[in-house]
Amino acid sequence: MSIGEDEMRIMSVGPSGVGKSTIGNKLLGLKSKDIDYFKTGASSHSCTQEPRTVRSGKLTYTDLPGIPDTNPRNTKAFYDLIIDEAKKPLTAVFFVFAVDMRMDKHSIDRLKQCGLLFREINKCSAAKLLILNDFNAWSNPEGLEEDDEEYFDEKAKHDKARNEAHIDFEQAIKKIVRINFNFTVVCYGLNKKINQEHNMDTRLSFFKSMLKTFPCEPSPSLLNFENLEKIVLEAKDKQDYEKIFIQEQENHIKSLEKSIKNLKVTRVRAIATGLPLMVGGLVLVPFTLGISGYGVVAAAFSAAATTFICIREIKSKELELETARETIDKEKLEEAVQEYKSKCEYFEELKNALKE
Ligand SMILES: Nc1nc2c(ncn2[C@@H]2O[C@H](COP(=O)(O)OP(=O)(O)OP(=O)(O)O)[C@@H](O)[C@H]2O)c(=O)[nH]1
Ligand SMILES: [Mg+2]
Repeated sequence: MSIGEDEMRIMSVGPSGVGKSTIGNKLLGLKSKDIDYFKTGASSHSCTQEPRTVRSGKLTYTDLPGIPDTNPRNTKAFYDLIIDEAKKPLTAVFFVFAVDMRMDKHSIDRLKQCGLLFREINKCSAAKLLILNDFNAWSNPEGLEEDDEEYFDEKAKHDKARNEAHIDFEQAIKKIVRINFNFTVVCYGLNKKINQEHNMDTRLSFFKSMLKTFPCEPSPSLLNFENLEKIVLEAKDKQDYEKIFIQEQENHIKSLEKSIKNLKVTRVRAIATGLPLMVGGLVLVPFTLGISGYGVVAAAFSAAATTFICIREIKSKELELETARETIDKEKLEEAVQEYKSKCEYFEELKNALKE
């Protein structure tokens, strides 16, 4: 699948019970009676155990198990399930977290054990969205009515406190997962009635229409658990995290350069098809061609849209490339290597937990 086709493929990554399956159902408009409905659950055990992909129209959603899982064995298996999916053509990866998630040392360490996985997904060419699902958004506990005097005051007070909580939570998550998110989306729970503008349906439909303009591209070079295991072992044996980090980063830089090159070819092609079509369509429509003339104009507009998307994508990829290059610059290298080393050590921790 290549740029320009209006297919949209989305997958979600995040801990268990944060609403990944619920988001899939909302995005695809699935109801609990539908065969394809993603099972959702509120128990302490992970609900989704296997990846499942459902397509509706031009949108495909892959529902994945939660990561990190309470059982490290599952975390290892789920690592590869996620990488396998992330290698396929993708428009966006949703990183879902529930605001007010328990963030004690144990939970943070378990998230950090997935650091190398997140690092791989960060390399994925899809757009990355941080979804903060706020289960505790204004739920009107007092049962106030809109015409009650206190209603708006109470709601404003509550919203202000939640806003502050969202900002703190967003910063905490970004510090742990280290992903360059393209957007942060806050969903105010599922309650349709009270939080019209922020509820999950409204938020998701906005981003769904925006993501239509994003390319759907594969990321074949992402590393799975076994690949990472080898690299981590080598770095540990040789005690040379810097060399391995630079090698790794250079591979990433090469793949970014390749994808920028491909985008530039697509842009040139789109301009080459768009211009003659536009001119031809504008000349022909008023005269003889009628409906088919409009077809030519539509094709010209689609070529213009592709050009526009390409230009924006090239800019964002060039920025990413610049950041990737900076990390192997002398000034930033030491800090980047330290961070990489710490990710490798957390990965080792996960591996050791598998043996217990
Ligand atoms: N109140 C409230 N409940 C929610 C919200 N989002 C999801 N839930 C509920 O939370 C529970 C877990 O949601 P799921 O969609 O199954 O979560 P998941 O991330 O797929 O979980 P795993 O499959 O275990 O990884 C379900 O009972 C959902 O109905 C929300 O925004 N507000
Ligand atoms: Mg699920």
